[in-house]
Amino acid sequence: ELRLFKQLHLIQLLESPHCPRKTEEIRAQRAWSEPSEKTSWDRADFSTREPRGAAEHPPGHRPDCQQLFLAGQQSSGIFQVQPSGSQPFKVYCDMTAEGGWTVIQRRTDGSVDFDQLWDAYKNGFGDLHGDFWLGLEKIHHLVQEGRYNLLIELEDWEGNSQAVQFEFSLGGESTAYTLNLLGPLSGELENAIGDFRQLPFSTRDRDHDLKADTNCAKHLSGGWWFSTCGHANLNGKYFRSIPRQRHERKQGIFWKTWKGRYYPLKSTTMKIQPTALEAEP
Ligand SMILES: [Ca+2]
Repeated sequence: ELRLFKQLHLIQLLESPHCPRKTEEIRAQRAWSEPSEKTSWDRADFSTREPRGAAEHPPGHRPDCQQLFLAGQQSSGIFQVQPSGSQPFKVYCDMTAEGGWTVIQRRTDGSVDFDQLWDAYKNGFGDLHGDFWLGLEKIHHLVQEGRYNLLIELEDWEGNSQAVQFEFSLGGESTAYTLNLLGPLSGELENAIGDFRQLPFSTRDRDHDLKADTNCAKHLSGGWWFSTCGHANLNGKYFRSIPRQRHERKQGIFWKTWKGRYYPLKSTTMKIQPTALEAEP
């Protein structure tokens, strides 16, 4: 871990603001993503549209997608889950040959506005069939079931993808949904989220970040486990090209240690799975 952190800091020292070649390539296909209207969780409701490539599944009382997988569900889609101490809610399950992942965040096309306030990030917003944020309260309840891994997958505009995975826990609202890193990171991506072992969640209207003189969520965009603003923000604005305006460049979806601070990523997925994949006895 220490080695990773040293690498991270080295990269931060060496990193230029952005790569000029990439900027030119992207400028050639400059096209703006129109900001969509605010999508409320209630309006999306996750039940009013057919999911992509999968039928709606009947309600159940399985706590998460891995338990649904163990119960015989093998195809990805929308399912109802109910962790202990929670009302039932719908999730998108990404079923692989090995197990079921519960998807907690997805960005693919900019169709959903992620520049939302605390209550929206707490309760969730967007469209489970497309781009969405599941909601901190739901994620908190899901990971109360045991030990969980978080898998983050990122894609750039040149067809490359990278991933990072680590064991984590998520505190409740009284901790500002603090993300705790519980284990070492695996995957190709350098760490850009956990150089601090614990990070509370921040939105424009709830500044819990580690930068005293700045509101990172306001300075950038969206809600995230901001430390000192510049490491990562997968809930930033969706850009199809690098914005010309300097203040807008900071607002995109970025993972500093992969593509740099000003490279707007093409897609992101965040999903969780128990660390132990066997059924509970
Ligand atoms: Ca601050």
